[in-house]
Amino acid sequence: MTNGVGLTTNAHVDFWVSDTSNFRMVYDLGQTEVIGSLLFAGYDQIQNATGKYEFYVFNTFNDASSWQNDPVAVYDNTANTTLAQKITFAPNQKPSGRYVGLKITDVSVAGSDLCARIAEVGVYGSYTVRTDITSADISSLHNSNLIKGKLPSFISRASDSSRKEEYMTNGIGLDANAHVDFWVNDTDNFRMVYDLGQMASVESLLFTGYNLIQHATGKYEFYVFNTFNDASSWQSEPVAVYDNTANTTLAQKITFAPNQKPVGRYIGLKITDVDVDQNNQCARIAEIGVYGSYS
Ligand SMILES: [Ca+2]
Ligand SMILES: [Ca+2]
Repeated sequence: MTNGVGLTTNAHVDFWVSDTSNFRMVYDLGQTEVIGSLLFAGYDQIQNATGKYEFYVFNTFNDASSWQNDPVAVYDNTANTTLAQKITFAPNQKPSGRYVGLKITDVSVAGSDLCARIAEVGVYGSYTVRTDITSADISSLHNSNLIKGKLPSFISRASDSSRKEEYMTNGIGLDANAHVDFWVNDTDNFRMVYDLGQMASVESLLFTGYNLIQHATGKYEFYVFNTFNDASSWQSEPVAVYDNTANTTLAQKITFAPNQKPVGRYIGLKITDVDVDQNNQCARIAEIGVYGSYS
């Protein structure tokens, strides 16, 4: 079901189940991802195409309870039957999570058929991440940074160091004494927002932490909002989620696929794991970059 082959002879897998079996499967992505699109390919014979199915995205998976959530996509293939479908989520409305669930609620458009046939299931992200960012890269990106020289319009805690918030957008990162300290815990959900002043299409985002790898930032999320309300905006889906704990690097540049660029006026950053050293409770940020074009 994940070998890249579908809609050819003998490409599908058979599961002898009825509609009421609620045939289900879950893929573990290994870490939280923002999902840009999903693919379902059934049998290559239209008379036995899959009838109806649902995709789910879970942060944690529990067989007994997870399927109570709302699905992220529901597809009814019975009226205008096709062999395969690709579902693409709107910018700023992409589901995020670690587990992707598929539930078949009508196994076949043929009424008397008791077999779910699946040739291929696809889960696609919406961005790529570069992790080999250097101090020179940060410097050369500075002129195109939409938040160049700006201060956050909202921050959940002010800087605790002598270097203040303006150091996060001055084009200097990964050098000695380039970072700003915020003494926060993971559970503080340290947050900040930059106001671009007008709507923009966001092509890339940069996050640069401390220049010492043993105190790199652990996990963070970027958001893009049309309007910003501190109480409610953070309930929306992040546009990017990065887990730096497994293959730790100093800085990351996230670039969205051409048709997956988020659009909005406010850029939010939330730090959910301040330091890869779990005994250390300080978020250290050297540079934040937002690249794209005003709409
Ligand atoms: Ca296949
Ligand atoms: Ca800086």
